[in-house]
Amino acid sequence: MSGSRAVVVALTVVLAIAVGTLFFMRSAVRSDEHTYPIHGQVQSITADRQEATVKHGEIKGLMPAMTMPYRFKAKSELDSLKPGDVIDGTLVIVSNDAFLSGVKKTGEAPLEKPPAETLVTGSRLDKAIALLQPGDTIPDGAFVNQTGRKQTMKDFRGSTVVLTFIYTRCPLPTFCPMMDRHFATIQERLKADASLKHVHLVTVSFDPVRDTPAVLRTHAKELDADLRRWTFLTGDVKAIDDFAGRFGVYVVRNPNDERDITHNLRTAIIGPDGVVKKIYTGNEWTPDDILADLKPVANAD
Ligand SMILES: [Cu+2]
Repeated sequence: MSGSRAVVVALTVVLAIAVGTLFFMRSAVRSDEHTYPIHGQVQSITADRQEATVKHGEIKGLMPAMTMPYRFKAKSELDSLKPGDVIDGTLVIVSNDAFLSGVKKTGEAPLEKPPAETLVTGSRLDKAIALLQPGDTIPDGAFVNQTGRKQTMKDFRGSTVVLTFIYTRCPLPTFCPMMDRHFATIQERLKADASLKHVHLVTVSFDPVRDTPAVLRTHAKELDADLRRWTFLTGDVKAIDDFAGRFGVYVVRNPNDERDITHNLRTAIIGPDGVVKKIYTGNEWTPDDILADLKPVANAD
């Protein structure tokens, strides 16, 4: 009797420790702010957005070497910099935001212009690919959806489509994860508005090697995506690059590190006839912007 009671007590203690550890781990994971030292070189500055594009080395535990635009917390820190400056600073990541703080200039170096940089400026891209403009009919593309079924954009004819491009492993909360959050918000708003019942959301991954249909299914679940109204597409790398390129999406994959994908952001509204209504660049738009622009398009259904 006392033996089994001892076992019960021992089990309770083990359970209490396990639960306690679990809570501790959860609170550690939830702790809002993560900081990472960042060392890099300023490539360009966008003063009105308080941003600089920084080419930086690997950020341990977060991302490989990349060239990306970063917002500065302090305008004064950005104001003292110019392209070519070598900097040290801290990348601060909170749940829904990312920015640089404590940035100090440590030197200067001539700017390199590798091919990827030419693409970033868009000059080469514009010449090589016919960028879609409002009024143009989108290409059909060739994709596989989250269930593994083949799809083209033609399958969405009859619905107004809001389209964006992401990859699920994107490490920066203000990039692909922001597109996902905005789409989740738009999905909820669409459900609440009967006049927008024919609007369909489409998210295309430009990392098809990792973003398999199964990965996209998991991702959709995490976003609470209603797959009747929100489709996730992947497929062949070249087919996706050709399609995405028409919207002005550039993707540079580092052959030496498959996690390293340098990319920009594009989101588009496409009419039920497959004609581009509007293309948004970057992460400056809000769900409200899209919903306001959808109203006249979707009501014309
Ligand atoms: Cu991203």
